[in-house]
Amino acid sequence: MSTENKDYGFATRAIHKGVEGSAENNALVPPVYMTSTFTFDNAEQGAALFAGEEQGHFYTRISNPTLSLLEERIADLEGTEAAMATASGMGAITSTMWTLLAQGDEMIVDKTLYGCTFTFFSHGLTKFGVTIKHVDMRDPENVRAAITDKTKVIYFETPANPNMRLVDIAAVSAIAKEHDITTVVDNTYATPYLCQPISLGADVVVHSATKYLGGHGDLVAGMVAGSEELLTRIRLEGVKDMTGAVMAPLTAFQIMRGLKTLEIRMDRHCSSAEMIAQVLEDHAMIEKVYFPGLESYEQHELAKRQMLKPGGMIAFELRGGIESGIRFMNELKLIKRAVSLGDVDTLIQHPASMTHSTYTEEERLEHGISDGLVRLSIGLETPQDLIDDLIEALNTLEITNSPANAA
Ligand code: 3LM
Repeated sequence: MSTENKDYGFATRAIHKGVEGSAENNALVPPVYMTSTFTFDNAEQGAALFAGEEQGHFYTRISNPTLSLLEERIADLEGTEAAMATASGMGAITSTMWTLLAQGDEMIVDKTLYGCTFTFFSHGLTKFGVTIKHVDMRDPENVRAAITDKTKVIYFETPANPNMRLVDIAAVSAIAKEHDITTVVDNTYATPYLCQPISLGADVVVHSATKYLGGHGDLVAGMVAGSEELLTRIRLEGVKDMTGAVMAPLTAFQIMRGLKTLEIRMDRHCSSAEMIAQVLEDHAMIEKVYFPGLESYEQHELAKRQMLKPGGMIAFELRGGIESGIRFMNELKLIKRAVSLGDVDTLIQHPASMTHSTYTEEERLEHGISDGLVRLSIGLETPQDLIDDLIEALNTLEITNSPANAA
Protein backbone atom coordinates (compact mmCIF):
# COMPACT_ATOMS: atom_id res chain seq x y z
CA MET A 1 0.00 0.00 0.00
CA SER A 2 1.60 3.23 -1.05
CA THR A 3 -0.23 5.62 1.31
CA GLU A 4 1.14 4.04 4.47
CA ASN A 5 -0.26 6.57 6.92
CA LYS A 6 -3.80 6.58 5.53
CA ASP A 7 -6.37 5.07 7.85
CA TYR A 8 -7.53 2.16 5.68
CA GLY A 9 -10.24 -0.24 6.83
CA PHE A 10 -9.75 -3.87 7.84
CA ALA A 11 -10.64 -5.43 4.48
CA THR A 12 -8.40 -3.01 2.54
CA ARG A 13 -5.43 -3.81 4.77
CA ALA A 14 -6.14 -7.55 4.61
CA ILE A 15 -5.90 -7.30 0.81
CA HIS A 16 -3.10 -4.77 0.27
CA LYS A 17 -0.87 -4.35 3.31
CA GLY A 18 2.82 -4.71 2.54
CA VAL A 19 2.66 -4.77 -1.25
CA GLU A 20 4.19 -1.91 -3.22
CA GLY A 21 3.01 -1.43 -6.79
CA SER A 22 6.44 -1.36 -8.39
CA ALA A 23 7.95 -4.33 -6.55
CA GLU A 24 8.14 -7.85 -8.01
CA ASN A 25 7.74 -6.85 -11.69
CA ASN A 26 4.39 -5.23 -10.93
CA ALA A 27 2.84 -8.62 -10.22
CA LEU A 28 -0.59 -8.10 -8.65
CA VAL A 29 -0.05 -11.21 -6.53
CA PRO A 30 3.51 -11.37 -5.23
CA PRO A 31 5.47 -14.49 -6.23
CA VAL A 32 6.06 -17.23 -3.68
CA TYR A 33 9.70 -17.59 -2.66
CA MET A 34 10.00 -21.38 -2.83
CA THR A 35 13.54 -21.47 -1.53
CA SER A 36 15.14 -22.95 1.54
CA THR A 37 18.27 -20.80 1.43
CA PHE A 38 19.58 -17.45 0.11
CA THR A 39 22.98 -16.85 -1.48
CA PHE A 40 25.59 -14.48 -0.06
CA ASP A 41 27.43 -11.95 -2.26
CA ASN A 42 30.58 -12.94 -0.42
CA ALA A 43 31.61 -14.81 2.72
CA GLU A 44 31.82 -11.60 4.75
CA GLN A 45 28.16 -10.83 4.00
CA GLY A 46 27.17 -14.33 5.16
CA ALA A 47 29.01 -13.78 8.43
CA ALA A 48 27.39 -10.33 8.88
CA LEU A 49 23.90 -11.80 8.35
CA PHE A 50 24.57 -14.55 10.89
CA ALA A 51 25.94 -12.03 13.37
CA GLY A 52 22.84 -9.85 12.96
CA GLU A 53 25.02 -6.95 11.76
CA GLU A 54 23.20 -6.92 8.42
CA GLN A 55 19.47 -7.50 7.93
CA GLY A 56 18.31 -9.96 5.27
CA HIS A 57 17.04 -13.43 4.58
CA PHE A 58 19.51 -16.32 4.74
CA TYR A 59 17.54 -19.46 5.64
CA THR A 60 13.79 -20.06 5.53
CA ARG A 61 13.57 -21.52 9.07
CA ILE A 62 14.50 -18.01 10.23
CA SER A 63 12.82 -15.82 7.59
CA ASN A 64 11.61 -15.75 3.98
CA PRO A 65 10.07 -12.87 1.95
CA THR A 66 6.73 -14.67 1.49
CA LEU A 67 6.48 -15.37 5.21
CA SER A 68 7.54 -11.78 5.98
CA LEU A 69 4.69 -10.40 3.90
CA LEU A 70 2.13 -12.55 5.73
CA GLU A 71 3.70 -11.60 9.05
CA GLU A 72 3.49 -7.89 8.22
CA ARG A 73 -0.16 -8.30 7.28
CA ILE A 74 -1.13 -10.20 10.44
CA ALA A 75 0.79 -7.75 12.64
CA ASP A 76 -1.14 -4.94 10.99
CA LEU A 77 -4.54 -6.63 11.44
CA GLU A 78 -3.81 -7.53 15.08
CA GLY A 79 -2.35 -4.07 15.79
CA THR A 80 1.09 -5.36 16.84
CA GLU A 81 4.64 -4.39 15.90
CA ALA A 82 5.55 -7.85 14.64
CA ALA A 83 4.31 -11.36 13.90
CA MET A 84 5.72 -14.78 13.09
CA ALA A 85 4.29 -17.47 10.83
CA THR A 86 4.48 -21.02 12.21
CA ALA A 87 3.84 -24.53 10.94
CA SER A 88 0.64 -24.99 12.97
CA GLY A 89 -1.35 -23.44 15.80
CA MET A 90 0.41 -25.83 18.17
CA GLY A 91 3.71 -24.68 16.65
CA ALA A 92 2.76 -21.08 17.52
CA ILE A 93 1.76 -22.00 21.08
CA THR A 94 4.74 -24.23 21.84
CA SER A 95 7.28 -21.82 20.29
CA THR A 96 5.84 -18.96 22.36
CA MET A 97 5.76 -20.88 25.63
CA TRP A 98 9.25 -22.39 25.29
CA THR A 99 10.46 -18.81 24.81
CA LEU A 100 8.54 -17.20 27.67
CA LEU A 101 8.91 -19.85 30.39
CA ALA A 102 11.74 -21.47 32.32
CA GLN A 103 11.99 -24.14 34.99
CA GLY A 104 10.42 -23.00 38.26
CA ASP A 105 8.02 -20.53 36.59
CA GLU A 106 4.26 -20.59 37.04
CA MET A 107 1.60 -20.01 34.41
CA ILE A 108 -2.10 -19.32 35.03
CA VAL A 109 -4.39 -20.72 32.32
CA ASP A 110 -8.13 -20.73 31.81
CA LYS A 111 -10.06 -23.89 32.63
CA THR A 112 -11.31 -24.29 29.08
CA LEU A 113 -8.62 -24.81 26.46
CA TYR A 114 -8.35 -26.62 23.13
CA GLY A 115 -7.45 -30.28 23.89
CA CYS A 116 -3.83 -30.31 22.64
CA THR A 117 -3.09 -26.92 24.26
CA PHE A 118 -4.37 -28.37 27.54
CA THR A 119 -2.13 -31.41 27.12
CA PHE A 120 0.95 -29.39 26.19
CA PHE A 121 0.51 -27.26 29.31
CA SER A 122 -0.55 -30.00 31.74
CA HIS A 123 1.63 -32.86 30.55
CA GLY A 124 4.34 -31.19 28.43
CA LEU A 125 5.50 -28.04 30.23
CA THR A 126 5.05 -29.65 33.66
CA LYS A 127 7.69 -32.26 32.72
CA PHE A 128 10.18 -29.40 32.52
CA GLY A 129 9.38 -27.89 35.91
CA VAL A 130 6.72 -25.31 34.97
CA THR A 131 3.68 -25.18 37.28
CA ILE A 132 0.28 -24.74 35.63
CA LYS A 133 -2.68 -23.31 37.55
CA HIS A 134 -6.12 -23.73 35.94
CA VAL A 135 -8.66 -21.09 36.98
CA ASP A 136 -12.13 -20.17 35.74
CA MET A 137 -11.36 -16.83 34.08
CA ARG A 138 -15.02 -15.90 33.62
CA ASP A 139 -14.31 -14.15 36.92
CA PRO A 140 -11.06 -12.15 36.47
CA GLU A 141 -10.62 -12.04 40.25
CA ASN A 142 -9.81 -15.78 40.11
CA VAL A 143 -6.73 -14.79 38.11
CA ARG A 144 -5.65 -12.25 40.72
CA ALA A 145 -6.04 -14.84 43.49
CA ALA A 146 -3.77 -17.33 41.69
CA ILE A 147 -0.85 -14.93 41.06
CA THR A 148 2.42 -15.50 42.92
CA ASP A 149 5.84 -13.94 42.44
CA LYS A 150 6.66 -16.90 40.17
CA THR A 151 3.80 -16.23 37.72
CA LYS A 152 5.22 -15.33 34.29
CA VAL A 153 2.34 -15.92 31.87
CA ILE A 154 -1.47 -15.75 31.82
CA TYR A 155 -3.02 -17.69 28.93
CA PHE A 156 -6.58 -18.04 27.66
CA GLU A 157 -8.84 -18.50 24.64
CA THR A 158 -11.88 -16.28 24.08
CA PRO A 159 -14.35 -17.58 22.97
CA ALA A 160 -12.93 -20.80 24.41
CA ASN A 161 -12.90 -24.07 22.52
CA PRO A 162 -15.31 -25.87 22.85
CA ASN A 163 -17.78 -24.44 25.40
CA MET A 164 -17.76 -20.80 24.15
CA ARG A 165 -16.90 -19.27 27.53
CA LEU A 166 -15.55 -15.72 27.23
CA VAL A 167 -12.78 -14.00 29.14
CA ASP A 168 -12.77 -10.24 29.73
CA ILE A 169 -9.48 -9.43 27.98
CA ALA A 170 -9.20 -5.87 29.34
CA ALA A 171 -9.88 -6.91 32.95
CA VAL A 172 -7.45 -9.86 32.96
CA SER A 173 -4.73 -7.94 31.08
CA ALA A 174 -5.00 -5.07 33.60
CA ILE A 175 -4.46 -7.48 36.50
CA ALA A 176 -1.49 -9.04 34.66
CA LYS A 177 0.08 -5.61 34.04
CA GLU A 178 -0.03 -4.76 37.75
CA HIS A 179 2.28 -7.76 38.29
CA ASP A 180 4.41 -7.47 35.14
CA ILE A 181 3.02 -10.75 33.77
CA THR A 182 2.73 -11.49 30.04
CA THR A 183 -0.84 -12.07 28.80
CA VAL A 184 -1.17 -14.46 25.85
CA VAL A 185 -4.55 -14.76 24.08
CA ASP A 186 -5.54 -17.46 21.59
CA ASN A 187 -7.62 -15.39 19.14
CA THR A 188 -8.43 -18.30 16.79
CA TYR A 189 -12.21 -18.25 17.33
CA ALA A 190 -12.65 -14.48 17.07
CA THR A 191 -10.02 -13.54 14.44
CA PRO A 192 -8.61 -9.98 14.37
CA TYR A 193 -11.74 -8.88 12.49
CA LEU A 194 -14.00 -9.52 15.49
CA CYS A 195 -11.57 -8.78 18.31
CA GLN A 196 -8.07 -7.33 18.74
CA PRO A 197 -6.76 -8.49 22.14
CA ILE A 198 -3.70 -6.20 21.94
CA SER A 199 -5.89 -3.09 21.83
CA LEU A 200 -7.50 -4.35 25.06
CA GLY A 201 -4.17 -4.71 26.86
CA ALA A 202 -2.93 -8.24 26.02
CA ASP A 203 0.73 -8.73 25.06
CA VAL A 204 0.74 -11.67 22.65
CA VAL A 205 -1.82 -13.19 20.29
CA VAL A 206 -1.59 -16.74 18.98
CA HIS A 207 -3.65 -18.30 16.21
CA SER A 208 -4.39 -21.58 14.62
CA ALA A 209 -4.30 -20.13 11.08
CA THR A 210 -5.64 -23.53 10.00
CA LYS A 211 -9.07 -22.11 10.91
CA TYR A 212 -10.60 -18.79 9.84
CA LEU A 213 -7.39 -17.09 8.63
CA GLY A 214 -6.84 -19.81 6.01
CA GLY A 215 -10.56 -20.44 5.94
CA HIS A 216 -10.83 -23.20 3.37
CA GLY A 217 -9.83 -26.36 5.23
CA ASP A 218 -6.82 -26.93 2.99
CA LEU A 219 -3.84 -26.12 5.21
CA VAL A 220 -2.38 -26.38 8.72
CA ALA A 221 -0.65 -23.24 10.05
CA GLY A 222 -0.20 -20.88 12.98
CA MET A 223 0.68 -17.26 13.80
CA VAL A 224 2.07 -15.37 16.78
CA ALA A 225 1.83 -11.57 17.06
CA GLY A 226 3.27 -9.13 19.61
CA SER A 227 6.05 -6.64 20.24
CA GLU A 228 9.14 -6.56 18.02
CA GLU A 229 11.34 -7.46 20.97
CA LEU A 230 9.31 -10.49 22.00
CA LEU A 231 8.74 -11.72 18.45
CA THR A 232 12.49 -11.59 17.77
CA ARG A 233 12.96 -13.86 20.78
CA ILE A 234 10.17 -16.21 19.68
CA ARG A 235 11.73 -16.36 16.21
CA LEU A 236 15.32 -16.90 17.32
CA GLU A 237 14.82 -18.91 20.52
CA GLY A 238 11.43 -20.57 20.17
CA VAL A 239 11.16 -21.40 16.47
CA LYS A 240 14.79 -21.39 15.26
CA ASP A 241 16.28 -23.46 18.06
CA MET A 242 13.51 -25.17 19.99
CA THR A 243 10.54 -26.19 17.83
CA GLY A 244 11.67 -25.60 14.24
CA ALA A 245 7.96 -25.10 13.54
CA VAL A 246 8.30 -22.79 10.56
CA MET A 247 5.54 -22.28 7.99
CA ALA A 248 6.09 -23.38 4.37
CA PRO A 249 6.08 -20.42 1.90
CA LEU A 250 3.27 -21.96 -0.16
CA THR A 251 1.10 -22.13 2.97
CA ALA A 252 1.74 -18.41 3.56
CA PHE A 253 0.52 -17.72 0.03
CA GLN A 254 -2.68 -19.70 0.72
CA ILE A 255 -3.29 -17.82 3.97
CA MET A 256 -2.82 -14.46 2.24
CA ARG A 257 -5.43 -15.52 -0.31
CA GLY A 258 -7.69 -16.49 2.60
CA LEU A 259 -7.14 -13.15 4.35
CA LYS A 260 -8.43 -11.24 1.34
CA THR A 261 -11.93 -12.56 2.08
CA LEU A 262 -11.65 -12.78 5.88
CA GLU A 263 -13.99 -9.86 6.51
CA ILE A 264 -16.75 -10.99 4.16
CA ARG A 265 -16.40 -14.61 5.22
CA MET A 266 -16.66 -13.65 8.91
CA ASP A 267 -19.72 -11.49 8.20
CA ARG A 268 -21.43 -14.51 6.63
CA HIS A 269 -20.19 -17.00 9.28
CA CYS A 270 -21.61 -14.67 11.95
CA SER A 271 -24.97 -13.91 10.32
CA SER A 272 -25.62 -17.59 9.55
CA ALA A 273 -24.56 -18.62 13.06
CA GLU A 274 -26.91 -16.05 14.61
CA MET A 275 -29.80 -17.45 12.60
CA ILE A 276 -28.92 -21.07 13.36
CA ALA A 277 -28.31 -20.52 17.09
CA GLN A 278 -31.82 -19.07 17.36
CA VAL A 279 -33.36 -21.99 15.44
CA LEU A 280 -31.54 -24.47 17.68
CA GLU A 281 -32.55 -22.66 20.85
CA ASP A 282 -36.21 -22.80 19.79
CA HIS A 283 -36.15 -26.56 19.06
CA ALA A 284 -37.71 -28.91 21.59
CA MET A 285 -34.87 -31.44 21.37
CA ILE A 286 -32.23 -28.90 22.39
CA GLU A 287 -31.37 -28.58 26.07
CA LYS A 288 -29.01 -25.59 25.87
CA VAL A 289 -27.24 -23.49 23.24
CA TYR A 290 -23.93 -21.73 23.93
CA PHE A 291 -23.55 -18.83 21.50
CA PRO A 292 -22.37 -15.32 22.48
CA GLY A 293 -24.94 -13.68 20.18
CA LEU A 294 -27.98 -15.10 22.00
CA GLU A 295 -29.76 -12.84 24.48
CA SER A 296 -29.91 -15.85 26.78
CA TYR A 297 -26.14 -16.33 26.77
CA GLU A 298 -24.75 -15.64 30.24
CA GLN A 299 -21.86 -13.53 28.88
CA HIS A 300 -23.86 -11.80 26.13
CA GLU A 301 -23.02 -8.32 27.47
CA LEU A 302 -19.27 -9.05 27.48
CA ALA A 303 -19.54 -10.41 23.93
CA LYS A 304 -21.16 -7.16 22.76
CA ARG A 305 -18.45 -5.12 24.46
CA GLN A 306 -15.46 -7.17 23.32
CA MET A 307 -16.41 -8.59 19.92
CA LEU A 308 -17.61 -6.85 16.78
CA LYS A 309 -19.95 -9.79 16.08
CA PRO A 310 -20.56 -13.07 17.93
CA GLY A 311 -18.51 -15.39 15.67
CA GLY A 312 -19.35 -18.51 13.71
CA MET A 313 -19.03 -21.20 16.40
CA ILE A 314 -21.95 -22.73 18.30
CA ALA A 315 -21.94 -25.38 21.04
CA PHE A 316 -25.09 -27.09 22.30
CA GLU A 317 -26.46 -29.95 24.36
CA LEU A 318 -29.30 -32.17 23.24
CA ARG A 319 -32.04 -33.68 25.34
CA GLY A 320 -31.03 -37.31 25.80
CA GLY A 321 -27.35 -36.47 26.24
CA ILE A 322 -24.57 -38.01 24.24
CA GLU A 323 -26.67 -40.88 22.80
CA SER A 324 -28.95 -38.28 21.19
CA GLY A 325 -25.90 -36.31 20.09
CA ILE A 326 -24.36 -39.25 18.26
CA ARG A 327 -27.64 -40.23 16.58
CA PHE A 328 -28.19 -36.61 15.59
CA MET A 329 -24.70 -36.22 14.05
CA ASN A 330 -25.13 -39.45 12.09
CA GLU A 331 -28.45 -38.23 10.64
CA LEU A 332 -26.93 -35.10 9.06
CA LYS A 333 -26.76 -35.17 5.26
CA LEU A 334 -25.10 -31.88 4.29
CA ILE A 335 -23.12 -30.93 7.40
CA LYS A 336 -19.84 -32.84 7.60
CA ARG A 337 -18.70 -34.77 10.66
CA ALA A 338 -15.12 -33.52 11.13
CA VAL A 339 -12.85 -31.77 13.63
CA SER A 340 -11.30 -28.37 12.86
CA LEU A 341 -13.33 -25.22 12.38
CA GLY A 342 -13.58 -21.91 10.58
CA ASP A 343 -13.87 -23.47 7.13
CA VAL A 344 -16.24 -22.61 4.29
CA ASP A 345 -17.77 -26.07 4.93
CA THR A 346 -19.98 -26.48 8.00
CA LEU A 347 -18.39 -29.02 10.38
CA ILE A 348 -19.77 -30.81 13.42
CA GLN A 349 -17.92 -32.80 16.07
CA HIS A 350 -18.19 -34.21 19.59
CA PRO A 351 -15.50 -32.61 21.83
CA ALA A 352 -15.53 -35.26 24.60
CA SER A 353 -14.60 -38.09 22.20
CA MET A 354 -12.68 -36.02 19.64
CA THR A 355 -10.94 -32.63 20.08
CA HIS A 356 -11.02 -32.77 23.90
CA SER A 357 -10.47 -36.50 24.40
CA THR A 358 -7.01 -35.49 25.66
CA TYR A 359 -8.73 -34.53 28.94
CA THR A 360 -9.68 -37.39 31.28
CA GLU A 361 -13.40 -37.73 32.02
CA GLU A 362 -12.87 -36.14 35.46
CA GLU A 363 -10.89 -33.27 33.94
CA ARG A 364 -13.62 -32.61 31.39
CA LEU A 365 -16.23 -32.41 34.15
CA GLU A 366 -14.00 -30.20 36.26
CA HIS A 367 -13.25 -27.95 33.25
CA GLY A 368 -16.83 -27.49 32.05
CA ILE A 369 -16.72 -29.73 28.96
CA SER A 370 -19.78 -31.94 29.27
CA ASP A 371 -20.05 -35.34 27.59
CA GLY A 372 -23.23 -34.23 25.82
CA LEU A 373 -21.72 -31.12 24.22
CA VAL A 374 -21.79 -30.96 20.39
CA ARG A 375 -19.74 -28.34 18.51
CA LEU A 376 -20.83 -26.79 15.25
CA SER A 377 -18.62 -24.61 13.02
CA ILE A 378 -20.96 -22.70 10.73
CA GLY A 379 -19.72 -22.51 7.15
CA LEU A 380 -20.69 -20.39 4.19
CA GLU A 381 -23.38 -22.57 2.61
CA THR A 382 -26.90 -21.21 1.98
CA PRO A 383 -28.13 -20.77 5.58
CA GLN A 384 -31.55 -22.31 4.92
CA ASP A 385 -29.90 -25.52 3.65
CA LEU A 386 -28.01 -25.80 6.93
CA ILE A 387 -31.16 -25.11 8.94
CA ASP A 388 -33.09 -27.76 6.99
CA ASP A 389 -30.33 -30.33 7.55
CA LEU A 390 -30.23 -29.61 11.30
CA ILE A 391 -34.02 -29.60 11.74
CA GLU A 392 -34.50 -32.82 9.76
CA ALA A 393 -31.86 -34.57 11.91
CA LEU A 394 -33.36 -33.15 15.13
CA ASN A 395 -36.85 -34.24 14.11
CA THR A 396 -35.73 -37.86 13.68
CA LEU A 397 -34.71 -37.75 17.35
CA GLU A 398 -38.12 -36.49 18.35
CA ILE A 399 -39.73 -39.39 16.55
CA THR A 400 -37.36 -41.97 18.07
CA ASN A 401 -37.65 -40.45 21.54
CA SER A 402 -41.41 -39.93 21.61
CA PRO A 403 -43.34 -42.11 24.09
CA ALA A 404 -45.49 -43.48 21.24
CA ASN A 405 -42.44 -44.75 19.45
CA ALA A 406 -40.97 -46.24 22.61
CA ALA A 407 -44.14 -48.22 23.33
C1 3LM B 1 -10.25 -28.27 16.68
N1 3LM B 1 -8.28 -26.98 16.97
O1 3LM B 1 -10.97 -28.96 15.94
P1 3LM B 1 -3.39 -26.44 14.86
N2 3LM B 1 -5.96 -23.16 19.27
C2 3LM B 1 -7.26 -23.43 19.07
C3 3LM B 1 -7.62 -24.53 18.27
O2 3LM B 1 -8.93 -24.76 18.09
C4 3LM B 1 -6.63 -25.33 17.69
C5 3LM B 1 -5.29 -25.02 17.93
C6 3LM B 1 -4.99 -23.92 18.71
C7 3LM B 1 -8.81 -28.10 16.40
C8 3LM B 1 -8.07 -28.96 15.67
S1 3LM B 1 -8.38 -31.44 16.71
C9 3LM B 1 -7.30 -32.73 16.37
C10 3LM B 1 -8.37 -30.35 15.31
C11 3LM B 1 -8.30 -22.57 19.70
C12 3LM B 1 -6.96 -26.52 16.84
C13 3LM B 1 -4.17 -25.82 17.32
O3 3LM B 1 -2.07 -26.89 15.39
O4 3LM B 1 -3.28 -25.54 13.67
O5 3LM B 1 -4.36 -27.59 14.68
O6 3LM B 1 -4.03 -25.47 15.98
O7 3LM B 1 -10.72 -27.68 17.68
